[in-house]
Amino acid sequence: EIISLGEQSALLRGYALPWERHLLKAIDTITSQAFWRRLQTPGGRAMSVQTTNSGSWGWHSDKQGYRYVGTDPLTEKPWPELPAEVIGLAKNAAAHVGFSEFIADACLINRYQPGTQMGLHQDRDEYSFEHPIVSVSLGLPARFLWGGLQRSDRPSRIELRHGDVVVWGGVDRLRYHGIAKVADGYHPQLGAQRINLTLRRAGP
Ligand code: MD3
Ligand code: FE
Repeated sequence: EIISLGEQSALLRGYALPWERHLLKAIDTITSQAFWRRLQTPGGRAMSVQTTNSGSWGWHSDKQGYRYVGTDPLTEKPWPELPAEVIGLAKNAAAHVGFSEFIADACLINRYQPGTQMGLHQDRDEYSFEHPIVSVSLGLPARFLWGGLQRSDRPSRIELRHGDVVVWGGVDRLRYHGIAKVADGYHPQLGAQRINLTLRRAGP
């Protein structure tokens, strides 16, 4: 099932399920090398989401601001490798929505425990906005908030579930978005958490 979210964005229900085994293994391998952390906002507050990264670039935030970095600041080592199967999933999903030859070089991984949310924001730390972003949802469901190009635009809401993939690009690339507070629950594979992977082209 393919649900249009905008002119150049769509939700592919369950699209990642054939990759489930690769995704769960990738998360285990990555988080054993680059541990979950709660980043500080530039204003000095701890984010409620836990994050880590894999690929050539990882998204980082501290008092110096939001940016992509080539090494994990906790270990000063390169981020764990992004598995070819996961790059392949993102490439296939992007092609379905009209973005051919999308090669991700960064994967930001967010972990939501019940009660965690992510406020409305734009993703604008990447080198170029010409590439789409592919998101993969795993574990507990969450309500995704889908706004417009201005923060004040009232967002619509759609539930993202285990295995769902969303592709966002083109005219929809800079739309405001967020995640409402994740409700309590238990997922058979992931327990009491939601994990979201966003596959991006962060570098030049
Ligand atoms: C729409 N993550 O990591 S994924 C983020 O579920 C982020 O963890 C949320 O927003 C999550 O920045 C939402 C969906 C998503 C990701 C990037 C987008 C939607 C987007 C970029 C542009 C427009
Ligand atoms: Fe975002």
